[in-house]
Amino acid sequence: MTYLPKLGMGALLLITPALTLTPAFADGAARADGHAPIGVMGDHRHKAGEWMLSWRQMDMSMQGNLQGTRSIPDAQVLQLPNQHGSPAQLRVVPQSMDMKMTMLGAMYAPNDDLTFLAMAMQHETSMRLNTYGAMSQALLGSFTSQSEGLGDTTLGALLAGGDIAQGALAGTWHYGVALSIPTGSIKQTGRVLTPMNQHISGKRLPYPMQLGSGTYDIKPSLTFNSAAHGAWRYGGQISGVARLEDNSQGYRLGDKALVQGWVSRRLASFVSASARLDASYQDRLRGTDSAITLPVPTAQTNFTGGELAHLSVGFNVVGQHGIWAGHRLALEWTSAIHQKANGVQMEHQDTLTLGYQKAW
Ligand SMILES: [Cu+2]
Repeated sequence: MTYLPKLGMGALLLITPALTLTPAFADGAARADGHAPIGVMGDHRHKAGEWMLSWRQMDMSMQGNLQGTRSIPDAQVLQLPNQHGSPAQLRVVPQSMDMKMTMLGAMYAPNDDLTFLAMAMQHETSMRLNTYGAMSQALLGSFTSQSEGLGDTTLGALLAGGDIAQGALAGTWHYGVALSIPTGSIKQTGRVLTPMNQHISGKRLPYPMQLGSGTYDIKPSLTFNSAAHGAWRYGGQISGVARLEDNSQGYRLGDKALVQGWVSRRLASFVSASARLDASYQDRLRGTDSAITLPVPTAQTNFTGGELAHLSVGFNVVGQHGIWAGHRLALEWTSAIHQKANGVQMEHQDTLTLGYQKAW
């Protein structure tokens, strides 16, 4: 382990002068604000020959139901028609949902203009639901469904775009293109309480409980990172997800577009604080999985997609000396500030993201 401090210091000395000229190559700088907030993917490139490994843990919570932008109680959900026909109206209502995602990422730059990236995901999702009687509105009971396993895998590349040398817009931009490979299961099953008051095992779980899209998806992006303006930096990214096909179960999730911007302030060389605003739009799901038939909003194919916006605050910390040099830790707390659901969907609450990154 004795070589680590020397290596870290050496890398710093070598890379720091280059960085003042090329702010896109964030890592060697060991400036906390050299990376975007941890919730942003594909935000930075690397210098030729550099590797980076990263680990992210996201914990997202949802509570209650929205119709459009309005919170609605269970009694109102029970008035809605069930697309699966029997019973005629919805009888199962989600109460809360917790989604945990662990992401492992790797980056490698064969040259200064190109950085490859790969990311694997693990999901752990649980949802608490109430079931009401088929003929009455009487609460029969509650149950929890869970799914856990590998999610989809992303492989991609970030390509140098250009530099703006001076002024308020000084900085660099890059393109990203990635392919999402459907390694996540779309056949997760669980035990459910039906409106006939029966517990049934092995029932295919609704769409939000599945672990992947089931489709190959293209994920393009365009990212800008400003140069340092004193202690301040800012950046922005436009990104999207386009599904290339229907999956093996006969549907595709909606395409998605996301725009976000962030500002960060360096508090010391090793720590920066950030604020980030993001807004996204997702299309409705198309097609149907004929095995997903519970009379629950999350099994209605029209109750998918819509608008979502978040405000996030975060911190980046990067070790400066000795064995800590170059180790990054980041935390971001994200809160939903706007949600307009198609039909009735669960209401997004907070997400906490913790990340660790190390480049060499
Ligand atoms: Cu990296």
